[in-house]
Amino acid sequence: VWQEVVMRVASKWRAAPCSTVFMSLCAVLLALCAAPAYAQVSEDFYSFLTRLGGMARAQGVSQHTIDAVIPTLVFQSRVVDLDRAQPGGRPDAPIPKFAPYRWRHVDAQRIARGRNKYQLLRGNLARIENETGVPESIMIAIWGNETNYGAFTGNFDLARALASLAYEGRRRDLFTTEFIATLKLMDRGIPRETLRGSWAGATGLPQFLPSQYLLLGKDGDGDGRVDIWNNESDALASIANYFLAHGWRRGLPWAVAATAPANFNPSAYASNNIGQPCQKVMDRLSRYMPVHEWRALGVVPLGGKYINENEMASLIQPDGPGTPAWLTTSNYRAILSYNCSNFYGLSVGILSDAVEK
Ligand SMILES: [Ca+2]
Repeated sequence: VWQEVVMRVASKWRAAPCSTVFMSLCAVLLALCAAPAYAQVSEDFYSFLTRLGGMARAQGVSQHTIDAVIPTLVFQSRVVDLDRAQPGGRPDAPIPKFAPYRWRHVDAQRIARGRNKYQLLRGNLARIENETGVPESIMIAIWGNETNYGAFTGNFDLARALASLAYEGRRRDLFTTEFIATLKLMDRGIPRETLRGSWAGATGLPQFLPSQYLLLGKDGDGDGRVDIWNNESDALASIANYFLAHGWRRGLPWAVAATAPANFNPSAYASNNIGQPCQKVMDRLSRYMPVHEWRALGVVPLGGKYINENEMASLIQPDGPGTPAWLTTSNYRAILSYNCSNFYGLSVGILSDAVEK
């Protein structure tokens, strides 16, 4: 409030000619007005950083890394603004249509580039698929959806962004963990300049969080290093390893496209998963039923991909009756674990099918 008062007074003074007597006072007031909006909190930010450094030390981060990073950090209001602007804030916000999103995200160019990468990297991809059971085309489609095959991986300094988000506190535990993981990556010799990414800390070709790199990063080309920023095989092997850790089942399609009767009422088959993470996303999937039971209700898999009649599947028809529908398997849920959004999951699946053709 005081800042607003000062700004009002100062703007009036700016309009009026300042006498010599008031010149220095004007300068002080203008300097105050030019200070960033978060200047008020910066002192607390620095004591928070000291605490963060202590937590990192307790988790085994070297003093050398802590000293190299902590004193350089300045609060970044931009990432906090982006975090607060996240969708899902308004519970009554209408859900947009999937079709326009689909045509934007799985366009001819993204499919063509995916096929090209698929051909170029087949040697390593086939070996990784053989080891993990995660299809080559799913690895490619994640990569294509996350960063458009590495075209855009984000340019926020992870240390600064994550420290700022941790300080702001809405998801302090998450961002504190990721900040400390970032320092651990530096301890492993990954330079800070490499550790750039999205405002929320996703980094490299597969957009892993730093803790995910520590847990799931995988060497894909056999040189003993895990470089998810520059090495495509390492990035793809890490994606496959992520899915292996999140229950991917070999030989099972992510979904089969299906038709549903025009008068089909999906809400009669609503899921009853309560209290799981990203509930709103899961609520748009029906309950699990065997494929043959769906068939009996008139929901018919379209040809092209094999699915066992006893396989459990849940229906999603994002744009309602008369529009495309999919019977999704547990592998679809694995894709949602990567990024919990049905639009994302469907786009990855559709892109992977298109790349394979
Ligand atoms: Ca490697």
